[in-house]
Amino acid sequence: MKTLWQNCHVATMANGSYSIIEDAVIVTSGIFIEWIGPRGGLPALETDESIDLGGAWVTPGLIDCHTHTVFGGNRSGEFEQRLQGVSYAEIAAAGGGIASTVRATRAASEDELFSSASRRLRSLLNDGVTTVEIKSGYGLDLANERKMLKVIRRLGAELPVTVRSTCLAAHAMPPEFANRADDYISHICSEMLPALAEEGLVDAVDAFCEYLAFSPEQVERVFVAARELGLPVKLHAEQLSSLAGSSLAARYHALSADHLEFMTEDDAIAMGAAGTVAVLLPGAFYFLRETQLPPMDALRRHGVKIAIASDLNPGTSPVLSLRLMLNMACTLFRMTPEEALAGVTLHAATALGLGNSHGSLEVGKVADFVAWDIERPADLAYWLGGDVQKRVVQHGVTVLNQEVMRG
Ligand code: DI6
Ligand code: FE
Repeated sequence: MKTLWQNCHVATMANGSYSIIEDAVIVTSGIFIEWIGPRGGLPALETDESIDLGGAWVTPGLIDCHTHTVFGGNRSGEFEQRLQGVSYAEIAAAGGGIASTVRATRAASEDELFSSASRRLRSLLNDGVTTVEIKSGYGLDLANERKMLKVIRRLGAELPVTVRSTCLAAHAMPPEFANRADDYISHICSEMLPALAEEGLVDAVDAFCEYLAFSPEQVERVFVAARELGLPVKLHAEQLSSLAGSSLAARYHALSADHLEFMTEDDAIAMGAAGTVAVLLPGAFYFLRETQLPPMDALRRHGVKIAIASDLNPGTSPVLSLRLMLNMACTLFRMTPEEALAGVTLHAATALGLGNSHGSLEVGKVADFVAWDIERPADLAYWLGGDVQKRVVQHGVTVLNQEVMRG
């Protein structure tokens, strides 16, 4: 099917800037962009249909490159306890925190996990997301990590969104390996990753490098195992302390290092040289009421591409809107609206290894785009909440049309 989409203005996000085309036309053929440019330059093309976008602003489909969307239960009760004065330590001592989500995830069936994750994922899709990364990491044994990763694959098969799966078995310590972190890392490297990779369930491998999780030495063992399996790596790094995890990620040419509030100038130099994307997670920063900002000037100075993501998870970032993260990236981290929009389009695609096919509206890339009811692209970071998307197009097909729903 060849479609002509007209009467719109486009922020293509080519090269990570708005790269605006006024009074634009997009021609899609199948799932790809065949032509894009000003209406005056449209070549003679035969098309099957023509769609008027009513003067909307068009951007690439939003890409949420860091989520933990699949999990059992939720932790709103802990949220309430903390606001009633109960400390993290008391909650953890009572079996709360990640451990409680691990128990709930292990107890849930694949169907139950699929159903609850689908609801959360549809919230992201309603906000303009067309590509999402989803991590395992609440199973923490082979059977339950496999269960999570199969649900992640099923979400991509059954919902109108491109889903990339990341194995985060090195997220937390399972009870079976209590006080034996090195043995658990050995189990991940020798048993879990080879089996899950062999079953085609893993697109990338991640770990949580933190004083309360895994050390750089333990993370490096996971990276070596991933490299032997031909899998790219990512890393939760410098969220709460500076362990030079992001420099380790750069040494392994990781797709991304994520969180980064405590990263140093040396980390930024290493990431810039390696092309490792900095994924900032303002939802976790906000929800945990953190005060240490990521070093934005160092990231800019050393040419580190910056992405923004929801970090959707039940403990530190119960976020169901990627657009809200645009506002937080500007308001909390002082990014410009243009930087923030690049952070959920082209730079987010690069953080998933999809920079050559996704994240900007250019000939030959996938036809994933959103038509917005806004006055200028900055509106996407300006408004907190609200219903501003008119039409979401994924792989050249309209998957959400608010105009029809609004009447
Ligand atoms: N960093 C985080 O903030 C989350 N995981 C991670 O590596 C916490 C996940 C949870 O609390 O459930
Ligand atoms: Fe995370």
